[in-house]
Amino acid sequence: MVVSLVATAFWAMLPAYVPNNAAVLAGGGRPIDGGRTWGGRRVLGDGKTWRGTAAGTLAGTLLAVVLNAAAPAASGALGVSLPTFPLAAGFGLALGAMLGDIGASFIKRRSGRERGAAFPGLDQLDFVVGALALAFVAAPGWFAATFSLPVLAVVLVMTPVLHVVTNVGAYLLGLKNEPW
Ligand code: CTP
Ligand code: K
Ligand code: MG
Repeated sequence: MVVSLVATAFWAMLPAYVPNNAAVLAGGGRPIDGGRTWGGRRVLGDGKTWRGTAAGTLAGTLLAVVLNAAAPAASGALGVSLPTFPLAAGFGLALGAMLGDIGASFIKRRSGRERGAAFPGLDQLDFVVGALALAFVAAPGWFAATFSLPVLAVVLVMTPVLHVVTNVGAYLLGLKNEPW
């Protein structure tokens, strides 16, 4: 029961977990806000780029396609019926994760936080909220069939923990400037 919930939650969210990390690896180039400011502060900042956003969205969408191919074997091995992703669902999760992160940067800049500053809570959940919201809009039937209330609850508890672990790891590996 618990194994099934955690495995389903993790699998269903993988296309939303990968984009932020892909953006860190691929980021750079022209910032989305083009350097523009609002109220004396950058609209988004140099940490949100077109290249990072495109690479993250592509990585998450492609991962969903790969997971579809791996689902039967993984489901058999775990004894769990893991979800597959219609293209709209994979794309929605991936782009939604990126948009949630971009929205958080917008809020951070409005609250006077410079690029890279921590905003506990927002940093760990921005992309989850964005991913779930866009997946719901893009593939409502799939969303309802995949995210039962218990699965959603596991997602909301598990994601911040995974986020902290992967970001500290990326920081220790020298891939990220801050451990959040
Ligand atoms: N990145 C990117 N495009 C995105 C998201 C991330 O290019 N849409 C890259 C940037 O190089 C960024 C790095 O990934 O610096 C780390 O992402 P994140 O921690 O989200 O950005 P920060 O630089 O910390 O900026 P912010 O304070 O706005 O979150
Ligand atoms: K962030
Ligand atoms: Mg950061």
